[in-house]
Amino acid sequence: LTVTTFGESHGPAIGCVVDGCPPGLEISAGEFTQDLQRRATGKSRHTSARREADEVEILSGVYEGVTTGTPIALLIRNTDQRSKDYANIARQFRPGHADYSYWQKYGIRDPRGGGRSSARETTTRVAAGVIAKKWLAQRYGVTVRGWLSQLGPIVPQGFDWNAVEENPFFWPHAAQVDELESYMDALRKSGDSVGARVTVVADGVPPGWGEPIYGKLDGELAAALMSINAVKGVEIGDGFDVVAQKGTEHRDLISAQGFHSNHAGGILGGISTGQQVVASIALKPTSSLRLPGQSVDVDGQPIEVVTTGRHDPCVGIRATPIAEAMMALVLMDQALRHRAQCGDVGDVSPRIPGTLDG
Ligand code: EPS
Repeated sequence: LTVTTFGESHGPAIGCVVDGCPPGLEISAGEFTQDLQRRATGKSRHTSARREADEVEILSGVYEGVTTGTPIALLIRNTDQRSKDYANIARQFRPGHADYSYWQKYGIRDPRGGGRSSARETTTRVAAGVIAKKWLAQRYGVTVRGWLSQLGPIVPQGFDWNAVEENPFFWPHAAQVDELESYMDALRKSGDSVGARVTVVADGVPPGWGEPIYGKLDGELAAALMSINAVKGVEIGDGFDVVAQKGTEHRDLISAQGFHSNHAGGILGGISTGQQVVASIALKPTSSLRLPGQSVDVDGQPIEVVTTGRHDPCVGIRATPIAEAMMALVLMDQALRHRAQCGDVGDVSPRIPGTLDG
């Protein structure tokens, strides 16, 4: 399975091509709405005020409501462009923004927003992920879900899946939503931005997905999740906490009834164990700030950059559906690869059930 995306934040449209989806999957344009709206701007005062329709047009690869096996092209027209927002910084580098490295690489400045580096690009990944989520659910009963697991300094004090979709943050503990609202209100008024952490899990993944060396499941997940704009860190399972762990703490004991814990995040040696697959991402604070920051312009002259326009004070707030989409796409790819080499079900027995109580 390969996915490529195209488009600029202030161009006429954005979109993606999903190549390698098996034929026969039922899919309609309306099925993209839910996840695209979960990710969209303008849903609360805590995200960018830009109002996009985010409607998907299926251009190819689907005939009479089912995938044909040919490349699926999805188009999302931009409906609320405002590239003049970028006129005054068209020759400036925002500190902490890809403006600088894009310029060094290409020597061309596209005035249509951040172009490829805009969070707008992630819309198309979510659209592609809808196909992967549906295929995984139908074919293998796999579900992929995520939540915001840290907002700046605030961490969840409880966990309830029902809470996650009931607040604008994807926060798993309803009692803290007021605290998050106040934190974000104060942050927005100050003109600053903040980072966040998103955790995403896949349930129902059978053992055996992933390649042992090249194309490890965790390696592919890390690359896919790191390819999301603003991501600076990826953890699998206990991630960087393993540094302080002893072997006796970290290892997941096994009995015939199941694994006793899941420090490994459902992956051993690059291959799924049949437990929940767990990954977290760290998203940096948005670099487009109205607070002045020291920088240079394209001629190397010292300047103070002030970014106006519509920006997210915390891109992590909208990142949960994006992380879910990237995990689903990697899992679908690995499922197809595993099926090609080993068939649908491994012939190994006995198979250990997933994590006990997990
Ligand atoms: C973004 C800036 C704002 C956001 C945008 C991401 O848009 P713009 O300045 O291009 O109008 O609204 O996010 C989206 C439009 C989206 O759909 O996610 C940025 O600086 O990355």
